[in-house]
Amino acid sequence: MAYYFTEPSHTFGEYLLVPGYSSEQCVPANVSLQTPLVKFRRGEEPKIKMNIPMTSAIMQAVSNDTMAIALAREGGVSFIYGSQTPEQEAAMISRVKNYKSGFVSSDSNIKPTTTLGEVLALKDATGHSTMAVTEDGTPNGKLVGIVTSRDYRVTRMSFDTPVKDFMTPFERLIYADANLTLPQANDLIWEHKLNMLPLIDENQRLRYMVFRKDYTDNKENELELIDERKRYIVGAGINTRDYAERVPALLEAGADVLCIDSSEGYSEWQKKTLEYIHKEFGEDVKVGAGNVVDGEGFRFLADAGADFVKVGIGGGSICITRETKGIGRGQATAVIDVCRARDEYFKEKGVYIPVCSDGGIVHDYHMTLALAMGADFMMLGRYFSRFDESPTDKVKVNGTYYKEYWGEGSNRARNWQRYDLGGDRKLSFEEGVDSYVPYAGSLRDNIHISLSKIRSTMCNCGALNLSELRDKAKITLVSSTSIVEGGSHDVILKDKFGRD
Ligand code: RVP
Repeated sequence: MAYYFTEPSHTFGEYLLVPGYSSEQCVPANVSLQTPLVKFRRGEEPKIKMNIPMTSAIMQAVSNDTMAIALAREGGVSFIYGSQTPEQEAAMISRVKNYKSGFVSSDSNIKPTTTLGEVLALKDATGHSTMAVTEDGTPNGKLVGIVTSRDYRVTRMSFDTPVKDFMTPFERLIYADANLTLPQANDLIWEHKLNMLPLIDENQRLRYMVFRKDYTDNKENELELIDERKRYIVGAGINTRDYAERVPALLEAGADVLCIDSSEGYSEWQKKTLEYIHKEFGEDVKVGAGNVVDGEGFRFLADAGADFVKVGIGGGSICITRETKGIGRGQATAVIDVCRARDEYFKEKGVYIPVCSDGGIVHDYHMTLALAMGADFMMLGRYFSRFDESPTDKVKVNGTYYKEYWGEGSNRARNWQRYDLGGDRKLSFEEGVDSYVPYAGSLRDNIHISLSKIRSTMCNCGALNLSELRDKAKITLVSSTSIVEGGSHDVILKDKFGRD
């Protein structure tokens, strides 16, 4: 006879937190959101911790290198999407690992024979008026001068004039060694009142440029997530098919952590993938697995060697798995069940395997609930897709801006590896939709608001860190009528009043 769960499964919107005692010390500025990303033994430290409990979804519409840099800057981790060739994915990982905050590579490559007309065309195309001149016109060629808009007068000079006749030559430039740190470069910029400082190597080859206008942006972010070589931490999605080829390419490019991206993770395929990677590349290579929605699925992946376990089936905003296949579970219930299994596993084996709540976060307070229910961190798709940094187009419809957002199981993404279970390796139906989400601006601005709400709610629960939140949280289910009570009600909102 089939197994019946005794309770219906619930989602975050059906719960609230009941405040607990807050002491004087319990203020948002004192709250730490640090959390483990990968498993560790009792008494040891995890190899990777995050400074905020957020990862961005393994999706074409969400996690590319630009998103990864922006999120690592704030203390979280992006998992670059795997539904592209191993080479393309590895190239994105490389770009994140080679990115030096504040150190810009030249994108206006001109040489001494380039004409003024060409310089002006380039300025129009890139929007940059300061250009480095290299001997061969390549971004890392021998630096021979600099051109800025102060070096030429369009009304008085022929468009055929070569750059070498009006550039500021190398001999008159202030430049510095490429090994300088960013604060040292900024000091030189201020000392010499420069707009841009070129950094060169021992052969006078241009490596980077540091701009004065980026100064405020370059100030160090105390939560940024970096490795021992000060490079941003980044994750990468993999599948249960081409790992023998994909994983070495990603590791070579510098990926810090991998995650098997699958809609249903309680499978022999995942076990084989985890075993292969740990055997071939060692236990030091960290691999998350999932998705599962109950304790049984968690234990299976834990025993197979998962370094974290991802929870969630069918709750994603673009996901129609529950409608098409009838599988899944309310996200809150799934998180509670899996976290209970994680705690039992820890008690029994002394190994802590972090749990990621993936999908279904609509309001910021849902994040606090997921954390209070035991999730170590969240994975979010829709949330990040709305920002400038997501890879998709911004479109204007009836005067309002939107960004595109599509599921990995949609025809558009064609990420069938995420959904197939072997056999013919092709699916005949979609499990995701193609959609728009309201454009919301920069990641930084939005994430700061969300995190301050989480910190503030944690203080209401008397918690200064995530483990205290779990211990102290008092969580209540709410009736549908009391959900109505929670919004504004029985008043007419002024913006709907329609007064002349
Ligand atoms: P959300 O944050 O609610 O947008 O959900 C994002 C999650 O949805 C992803 O991390 C993934 O687990 C899931 N997903 C991605 N594509 C699809 C689909 O096409 N069904 N689902």
